Amino acid sequence: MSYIDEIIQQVIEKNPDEPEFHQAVREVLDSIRVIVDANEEKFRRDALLERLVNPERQIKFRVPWIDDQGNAHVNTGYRVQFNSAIGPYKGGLRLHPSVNIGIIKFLGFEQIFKNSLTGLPIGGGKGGSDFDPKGKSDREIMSFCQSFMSELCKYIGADTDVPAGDIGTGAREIGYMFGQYKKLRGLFEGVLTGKGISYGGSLARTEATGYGLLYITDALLRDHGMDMKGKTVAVSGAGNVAIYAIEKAQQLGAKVVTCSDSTGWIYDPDGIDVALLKEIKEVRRERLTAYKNARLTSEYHEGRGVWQIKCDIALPCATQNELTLEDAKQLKENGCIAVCEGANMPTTEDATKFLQENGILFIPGKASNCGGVATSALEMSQNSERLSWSFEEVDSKLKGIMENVYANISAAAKKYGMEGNYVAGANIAGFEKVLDAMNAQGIV
Ligand code: NDP
Ligand code: 2IT
Repeated sequence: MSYIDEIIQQVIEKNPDEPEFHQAVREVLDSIRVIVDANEEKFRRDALLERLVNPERQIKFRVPWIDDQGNAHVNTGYRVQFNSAIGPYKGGLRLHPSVNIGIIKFLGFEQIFKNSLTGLPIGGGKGGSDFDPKGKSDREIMSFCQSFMSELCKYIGADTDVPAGDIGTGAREIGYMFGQYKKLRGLFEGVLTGKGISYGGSLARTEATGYGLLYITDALLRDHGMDMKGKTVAVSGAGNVAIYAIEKAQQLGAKVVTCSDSTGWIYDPDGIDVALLKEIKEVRRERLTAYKNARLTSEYHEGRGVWQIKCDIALPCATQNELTLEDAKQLKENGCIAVCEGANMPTTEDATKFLQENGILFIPGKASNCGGVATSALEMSQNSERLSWSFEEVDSKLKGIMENVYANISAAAKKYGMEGNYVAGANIAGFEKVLDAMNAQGIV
């Protein structure tokens, strides 16, 4: 059996009940066969792949907090410090009831290669909790965030591990966590990114993941003789990534006709009203039924269904495995040209294969959503030099980074005879830099 297949099997055996982690590892290792098979002896002798798929450190802790009625609750907190070969661990914190160690490991593993692709000095990590922020008061959110950080603060720091937002963790949560870190550690430092502008945050970080997704989608289309102008776009999700993807798509002249949350989805044939969506989701924290009630020409449907709508471009921006084989077939039938992932691993393995085999341009999340973490790294730079850059400066750096990522994944795919396969290109280009750094640093 090849070294790669041995490791895939080992990951499945040693990490049972972690299907998302298996999926993420399988996808990366499959892509790097061309590199590993050519030099298998050396890779085996150095246990390079064992070191790649086993996190450097996993932290799991109890998070007790008190609700508004005075009742105590206990959630589980996680931080997986996966790989520090190219920089301090960097990656978000997910707060969602579905969180478990397998989900955090899949996200942390993806983060290694994503962060490498940005070209910036950041290693891979991820964390979170099975806490459900939905329906909680501000005081309950603060109680949870303070308790979570009371433990996490022992393991992170501006030069060691720098968490940020992800599903369920936005500016409010980052603020409460930053306050608690500062109180306990006595340090005002860039230990978190996605901070508020008044206390060290970067302009354009809020917009960065969604804007970055559109910058790379635009680069992809231009490379194939097209652009965003006049395109019809389907977006899933209605959170941070989705909102700013919709905003930038519209700025580039496209019409976005859908968005969704975990209970239902909107079809708005006139184009999503992004100011209304922001007001409902960012300010009032309401469900999408409020959008339908405020905009009578739109339709609201319970459940999932955005991929049924005819579109040129599909941007999944909600969560993992939300775009299935059936959805991919529907997109193909409707004449979709490109799928670019805003979320982490939103397309199932069989759907990805189908899209690629049927000539639909496809960019995987680790390349297409890396604008968020790239801008987090720019926030770290600003914190280090104790300066703040203008929105335009950050945004233009972000655009340059995304165009570079596209050029690099495209060139890597071509170099190994897989032109147009951006999954292989992203995994190979991300891996090469990490490999080089791991080799240089010895067996650690
Ligand atoms: P948010 O919490 O802001 O929004 C998440 C959105 O997805 C919400 O509309 C939410 O609906 C929906 N959603 C979440 N879980 C599910 C689920 N299980 N089923 C259906 N819908 C769901 O998160 P973000 O926008 O920050 O994150 C979205 C995706 O992008 C995630 O995969 C994240 O890992 C990824 N990402 C985020 C980055 C960032 O900078 N924030 C950077 C790179 C990737 P509801 O509100 O009803 O739960
Ligand atoms: O998945 C991701 O890249 C993020 N949630 C952002 C991580 C970060 O450190 O900004």
